[in-house]
Amino acid sequence: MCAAGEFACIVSEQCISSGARCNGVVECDDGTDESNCEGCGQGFFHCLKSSECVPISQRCDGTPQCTHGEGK
Ligand SMILES: [Ca+2]
Repeated sequence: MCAAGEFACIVSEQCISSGARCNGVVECDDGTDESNCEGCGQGFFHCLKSSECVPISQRCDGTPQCTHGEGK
């Protein structure tokens, strides 16, 4: 069980800060803190087709970051 305000990693059963969920960085060994996110964490751009998250700073820099090129 995790404390209030913590997110429980689904498979690896770790507890991480809820603020670390969907922040674009994998904290759970199983990666579930970055799964099933509504879009991406702050400062990240959500690739619409591939569901990847790329840093906003890399968006529109002339290099497609998303697999399908949505981020350019
Ligand atoms: Ca995270």
